[in-house]
Amino acid sequence: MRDWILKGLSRRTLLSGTALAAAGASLIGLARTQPVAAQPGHGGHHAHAGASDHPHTHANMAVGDVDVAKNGFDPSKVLTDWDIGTVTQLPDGRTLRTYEIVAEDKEIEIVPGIFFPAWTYNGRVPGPSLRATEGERLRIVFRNESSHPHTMHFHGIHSARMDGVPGAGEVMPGAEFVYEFDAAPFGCHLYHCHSLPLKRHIHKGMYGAFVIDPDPAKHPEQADAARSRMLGSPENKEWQEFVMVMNAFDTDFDNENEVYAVNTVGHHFTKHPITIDRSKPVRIYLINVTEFDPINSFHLHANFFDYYDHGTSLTPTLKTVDTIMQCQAQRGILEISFAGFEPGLYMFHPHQTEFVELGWMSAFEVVE
Ligand SMILES: [Cu+2]
Repeated sequence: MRDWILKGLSRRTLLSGTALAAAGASLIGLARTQPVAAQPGHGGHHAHAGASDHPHTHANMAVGDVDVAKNGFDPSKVLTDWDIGTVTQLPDGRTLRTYEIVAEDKEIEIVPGIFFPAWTYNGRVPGPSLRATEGERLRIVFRNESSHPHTMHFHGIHSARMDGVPGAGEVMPGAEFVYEFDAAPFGCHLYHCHSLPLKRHIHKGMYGAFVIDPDPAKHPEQADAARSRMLGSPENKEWQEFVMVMNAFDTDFDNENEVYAVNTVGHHFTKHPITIDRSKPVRIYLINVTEFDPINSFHLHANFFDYYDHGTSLTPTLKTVDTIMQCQAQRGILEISFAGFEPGLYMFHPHQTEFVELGWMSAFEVVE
């Protein structure tokens, strides 16, 4: 058994006590066999770190499940849930793609029994995964129904007045702003709130994936690769695509995170491994929005992958690697093949041990 399973609690002791599973079982086996234990009382209280270390807890996973229905989003469904907006035609024949985004305050459950007072786009963390095609006109209608000023700052190419920063597209509570720009460059991007203080607005949950598919007609020399990235194309349907937003939560506001995750809920993808049909290649749109830690990373067990930094190229920027790292707002596309692999559970996780223990352990379940 790997020592991180046995190592017990980190210096951050949020998950000590009743939220932790008993010692001894392996992380994956535990998830499958452990009955749902009593959860600590919550009743709307927010989590507080600094609870006393518990001498009898050795494994490091909260048992039970969060109430995804109450949260209004399920990390497993977030993997494949794209917001493609609504499409109309501009007078010049170009596609206009319109998205509607509402900012709202919402308490979400990030680990069973641990609640976080989030600020959200469309009631979820991460916000909706926006997907468009290179060259389209994008219109994002952003309404602020929360209690603080917010923006949508897109990582993409646009004019200064569409930048979504204080003075250019910041929206007061009750107000609305429409961002408009062309979808460029193709790649794996993100958007986030850029109101001040920035680290608080991001960390509270205001971020999401923003993916621009390459237009095959614009890349004749690599049209096959471009077509495979075009959502809904026959070539794209040969792939299993997933959005993974690496995030974390500082539940006691001391500028350190107590919970780490992919798509918000700690330990979710240990309890609910991602089923992979081994005959179909896997493409992951991976985005790091983790606040308060300089880097996050992704490590895959027992296999290697190709990586496209920022997703802005059609040939890999790294080939045959099993670990990549991302600073905040860095992102990229991973392409993995499990063709011919023995069925089973293949772990993936950051190679920062502490993040693993605090929720970011995950697994693929490869099936025939
Ligand atoms: Cu904000």
